[in-house]
Amino acid sequence: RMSAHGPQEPPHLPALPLIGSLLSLRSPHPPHVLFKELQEKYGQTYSLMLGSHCVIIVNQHTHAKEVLLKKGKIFAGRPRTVTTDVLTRDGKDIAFGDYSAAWRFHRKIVHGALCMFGEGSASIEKIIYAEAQSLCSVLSEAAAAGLALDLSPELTRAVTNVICSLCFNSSYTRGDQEFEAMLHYSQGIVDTVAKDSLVDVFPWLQIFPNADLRLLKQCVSIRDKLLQKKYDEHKADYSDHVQRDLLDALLRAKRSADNNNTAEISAESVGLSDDHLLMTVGDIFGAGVETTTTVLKWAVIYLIHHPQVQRRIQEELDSKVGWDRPPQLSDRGSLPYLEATIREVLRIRPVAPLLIPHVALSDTSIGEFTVRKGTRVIINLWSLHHDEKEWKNPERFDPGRFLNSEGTGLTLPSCSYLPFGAGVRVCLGEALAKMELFLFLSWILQRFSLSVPSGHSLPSLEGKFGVVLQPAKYKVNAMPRPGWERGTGHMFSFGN
Ligand code: HEM
Ligand code: PLO
Repeated sequence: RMSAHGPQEPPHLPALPLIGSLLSLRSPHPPHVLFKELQEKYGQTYSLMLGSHCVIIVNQHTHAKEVLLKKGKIFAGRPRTVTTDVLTRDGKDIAFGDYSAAWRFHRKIVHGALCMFGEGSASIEKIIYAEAQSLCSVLSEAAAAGLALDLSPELTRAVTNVICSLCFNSSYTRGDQEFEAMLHYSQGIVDTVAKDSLVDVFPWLQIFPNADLRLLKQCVSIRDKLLQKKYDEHKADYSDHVQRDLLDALLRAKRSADNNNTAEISAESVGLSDDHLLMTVGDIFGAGVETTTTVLKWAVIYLIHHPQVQRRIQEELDSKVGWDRPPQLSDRGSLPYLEATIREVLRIRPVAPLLIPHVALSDTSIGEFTVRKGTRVIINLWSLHHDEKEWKNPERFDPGRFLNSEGTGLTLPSCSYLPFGAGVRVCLGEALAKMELFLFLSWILQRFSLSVPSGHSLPSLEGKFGVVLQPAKYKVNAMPRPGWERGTGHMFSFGN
């Protein structure tokens, strides 16, 4: 297949009318793994039919970067699907909304609002410290009581409170009813949304669309009530003079567009209707909760599997931070092994193994292959992160691969690494997520050693495929490190 032969169609899976390539896609494996395997037969970039949609699967970094970066604007579209339309009121959000002026505008507002939290008394950093403090005291209580803990709800509450502060200027205490309801509806959404874009026709998920769709609609309606309540509260005490959070930033943009109604930039046309505002804040809240929590859960699993990695992080913490103060954001540069560990977790278990599907907005090409307008493009990040030509022993968890040969600084050993995507659709929360991962993990590991409770087996490394790749439930034992037992003198209160 030489480009000298001119443009050509990518290799394609056999397809039948109506069911498309269904018969070639029967597999016990989740889609990202199957799509990686199909490379053996069809090459790294190939196409298939999902029902009547043409889908191109990209399994290599050069083509992935052509799609996301070099031709990022051409491939900036999103498909409309039944489930994402239910979640986002027909694509009035950022992540699942198609390329448009409204989409661009909302990204800009969110970006600005997140930057606003960079400094000041309510800075993101301080919000995260408060949540890390509270998380660590829950761990200490469990340790003092000799209990093994399901960390998931604790990590989720910590992460939720950070995004809640940023979006709504509010937070939840342990056992809060609204928080419990949120946990429940959000899991329901993760379990059902975006399945159909890839999947409505995929047998391995055994979808019975009606049952799934019913659950999704139920969960979305609970979520929408919560969002609406926050929205009404904000509208009631909104002031042009103070911007407390993201929702205020969105309201301010809406007010100024409403006042400019004479011009052609009406609130509706730039996407500042009530629906648009709700859906944007819903995206950030949902992404803010589910992604970072998932990475923290994977990180803890790998730390339990690799106690030597945990010890090395702790040695680094002991020598660079010590015992008389908690880690701060400014320690990031001096804790390369912890950073390397976070990078490795994001490589080996990417949160979004297939990103979100992209759509070609005009006729174009990928490498030597022609691509017609409307074609869906799935970037298989799983293949990029597990490419044997790019990574030595890709299934081995080895933070050391991200360190230079002296072990003193970070390196990127391969450019086949895009945990947050790239280009115009790059993740909006990358900086925030990295701060949270660094601070939560450093606080926990400064004070505790994590292990499997006796009598339990090691947690599974197998992920459950969905809109995010989630680990199965597990329990951990958080053992206070010497000097960090409850009631001993090493505890400090931060801020003194
Ligand atoms: C999109 C990864 C955390 C907000 C994405 C995409 C990936 C990703 C792979 C899709 C890019 C594409 O389709 O090409 C991650 C990872 C996270 C994380 C690994 C945590 C470690 C967050 C957080 C927020 C967020 C905390 C909220 C502040 C978004 C939004 C989009 C997005 C709004 C859609 C962007 C668009 O379509 O224009 N993220 N994300 N993410 N992420 Fe994140
Ligand atoms: C998570 C469940 C929430 O209840 C709703 C929600 C909103 C935005 C989604 C998020 C879910 C899953 C992760 C997504 C995020 C937008 C960007 C992010 C898809 C469905 C990623 C990783 O791409």
